[in-house]
Formats: sequence, C-alpha cells, structure tokens
Amino acid sequence: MASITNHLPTAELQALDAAHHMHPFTTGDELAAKGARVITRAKGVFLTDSEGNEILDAMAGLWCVNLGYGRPEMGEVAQRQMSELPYYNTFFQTTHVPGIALAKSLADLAPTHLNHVFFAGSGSEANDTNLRMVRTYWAEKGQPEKSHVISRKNAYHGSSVGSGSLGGMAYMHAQGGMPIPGIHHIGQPDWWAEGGDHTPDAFGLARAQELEAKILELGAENVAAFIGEPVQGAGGVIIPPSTYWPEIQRICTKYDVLLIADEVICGFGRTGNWFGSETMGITPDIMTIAKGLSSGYAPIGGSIVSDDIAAVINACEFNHGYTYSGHPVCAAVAQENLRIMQEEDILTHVREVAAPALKSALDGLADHPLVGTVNISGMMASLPLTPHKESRAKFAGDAGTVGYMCREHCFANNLVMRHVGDRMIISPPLVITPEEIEVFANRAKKALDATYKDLKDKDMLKAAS
Ligand code: PXG
Repeated sequence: MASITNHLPTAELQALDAAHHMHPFTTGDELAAKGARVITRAKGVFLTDSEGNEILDAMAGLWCVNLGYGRPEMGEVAQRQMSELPYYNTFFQTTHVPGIALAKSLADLAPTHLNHVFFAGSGSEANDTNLRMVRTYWAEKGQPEKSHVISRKNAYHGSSVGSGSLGGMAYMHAQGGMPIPGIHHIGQPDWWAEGGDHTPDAFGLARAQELEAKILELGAENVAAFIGEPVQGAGGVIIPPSTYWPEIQRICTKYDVLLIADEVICGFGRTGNWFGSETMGITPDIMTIAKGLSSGYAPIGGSIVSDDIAAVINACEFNHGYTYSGHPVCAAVAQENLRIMQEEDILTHVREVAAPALKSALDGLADHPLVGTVNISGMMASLPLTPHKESRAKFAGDAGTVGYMCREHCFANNLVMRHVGDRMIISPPLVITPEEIEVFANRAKKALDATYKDLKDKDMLKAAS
C-alpha cells in the first residue's frame, strides 16, 4: 500500500488526487488542471491546508461541523466504541446500546409526537427511507394508490436516485434518469429571485397554494406526502416568507398528506432551535436528519417518525435498511455530539451570542454595492449579489459567474464562503465566537471589494434585461 502522508509536497498530492480520486459535483478535468486544495487539519473554525494557510471555514464543512473541528471527546468516544463493539447490525432481531441510546435521545429532543428513529448512513439514504416509508404507510392502511410525493423546484434532498428525484435541482435531473415517476415539483418560496412585484407575504401564500393546486390536480387520494426543507440550504439559504409554512401545514392537514421536514441542514441548532420545524412553527410527521447529528464527525443520518406512522410501519415487515443503519461507532459519536451540545448549551450561544453577532456583521456588509440584501435565520445566511439592489436585478451573462468570482476571492483571502448561483452562502460552525465573526467579516469584505473591482474592470456590472 502506498504511504501517502501530509508531508508530501502539495503538487504531488494534487497529482495523485487528479490521477485516482473522482470528486462529487466537480468537473474532474478542470480540477485536475488547477489542483485541488489539500486540507490537512482543522481546529475550531479554522482549516489548515498543505501550504500552511489558515482558512476560516464559514461553511462548517458542508453545513455539518456544528461543534467545530478537533473536539478530542469525539475521538475518544469513537476509539472506545471501536474497541468495545466496532460493528453490529440491527437487522435480525438484535440491537446495541449506542443505537438504543441515540434513538432515545432523539425522541427526547424531537417534537412530542416524534418518538421513533430509523437510522441511515446519510441524508440521501434517510430520504430514500422516507419515500419508501410513506408509500408503505398508505399501502398498509389500504390506500396503495396514495403514493405520489410533492416537493419543490430547487430543493435539495440528496444525490441518490430516490432522494435526487425528491430534490428539485434541474441540473441533477438532467443526468442519470431522474426524477423517478410519482414525484412532482412545485415552485419554491424564493421571494428575492422570483417574487416579482408581490409582497413577500402574498408571494409566500401563493407559493404555498401551489401545493393545494397540485394535490387537487393529482387527487388527494393519490398524494402520500409533501417534503420540504424548513429553510432551503443548498438552494441558496432561502428563508420563506412567514405566510408560507402555516399555509403548507394547513393544506397537508386538510388533504391528509404527510409532511416531511428535511432537517438535514436546519436540524441540531442551525436556525437557533433544535429543529428548523420549531423555528418555522410546523409539526411534521417525519423529520430527516444527518449532518449536524454528529457534527460531521461520523457519517450518520436517519428519519424521526411520528407515533402514528411508527404504529403502522411496526405492524408490518418493512423490507428496508442499510448495513450501517445505526452503526454503533457513528451512533456513539452522535450521542457525544448531542451531549456536548446540551452540556455547553450551544443553542443559547447561538441565540444570544453567535447569531446576533453574525447578523450584525452581515448587516455591516449590506451597504456594499454588490450586496442585495441579508437573508439570515440563526446561523445560516445568504447574501444575494446584484448589480441593482432596488430592482433585485440579476447580472447580465451566465448566472453564477459573479458568485464564482466572489468565491475565488474568498478562497484567496483564506475564507470558505460558498456560492449558489450569484448568492454567497454562510453557515459557520455554531461555536464560532464574535471575534472569529469579525475575522470572517473582514475577509468577506475584502473578497466583495475585489469582486466589485473585477466586475468594474471587465465591464460586467450590468443587469440582465
Ligand atoms: N437533505 C438536505 C436538506 C441536504 O442539505 C441532504 C439531504 C443529503 O444528505 P447527504 O448526507 O446524503 O449528503 C442534504 C445534503 C451543498 C451541498 O453544496 C449540500 C448537501 C450535500 C452536498 C453539498 O450545499 N446537502
């Protein structure tokens, strides 16, 4: 086996990476020509790369490292669990203590009627579980035709065939035969991009009522569930107008359509509550969880399911599961993550310290000529870039060009801030301090200034007509 360590020169690591490693959501040839940035270690909110740069990670990895990097307790728990019981399955009438303990903790944290957990290895797997579970639920109740699922355009629910079909990313559907039949997508509540002359409240209501129209078109007797992220993450941190979710809830209840809240990003403190459903005031039937469940330290996801659904599913044999459902090491690591979150009262830190500091830092950038507005819910935020704030204009040229330029300037300034189209996305570890938020704001401002200068120099500050 090759001995490949941190001590190899960056160029050598990059060449090996290009030769053998295929990256997700990446044009491999372009990356190979440029060379991937090699991350070698991380502590708190800072990453270190193979060149020794210290990079502030304002994305918490991929929206997941809520506790920050390098917590020794997490490694100690993993090591202990690996020594005691590194693996056993939960398929054939067996169970194990980490799985029991984590399911109980999640039942305690989740809204009162959600008391049952089906584990998966990721958010994608969990949403595949949800698709099969809601269809099985209605079939077991004698309504097998109640099988269609409604989602939103520009939603992200994962990258497997099932979860990618639930998602509403057109560029994903363009590859590999998605969406599978029986899944429908209505408009998203993105007032900034699509609200036109409506007020946000009127637009929120109109977009929610697309659900009612779709249910009536399909026939309520054919619709199993609606799935949505309380706040869309990968779609661009889209915070729905306050009219949106109450109307969705009303419609789901009226037509007996199950409500699945995809909490993969919003869950575990990101919006200032344990779950985004609380922040949005909804009571789902199923919550999808992953990412912040273990702060990304171990791959684990799952579905937290209502008493009603569990009663039906538990009465039949649900022919579904994954080798790593409830993996004991991952479950123990997730349990430790929840323990630290509770003992250190991370939610209070978010509500009283980090989220207000992030909001005031972002408000400080709102005057920047490129920043259209500040969207923020707890510790997830976006800054839509625009050539003209008042009209919320898009840039002339290909969407995403300006966002990409800004992201490159962020990288050059040792800041990870992602772009979705021409929106800059912020989702730092929840433990970030006000001082670190200041570092973030300074680097973000430099990147925005550099982007603005580029656009002026290249005569690209034009609005699309
Ligand atoms: N649901 C939501 C809401 C997500 O954000 C998934 C499900 C799928 O989880 P897994 O663990 O299978 O990846 C996600 C994942 C991005 C990005 O670029 C976002 C995700 C994953 C990868 C990239 O913003 N979200």
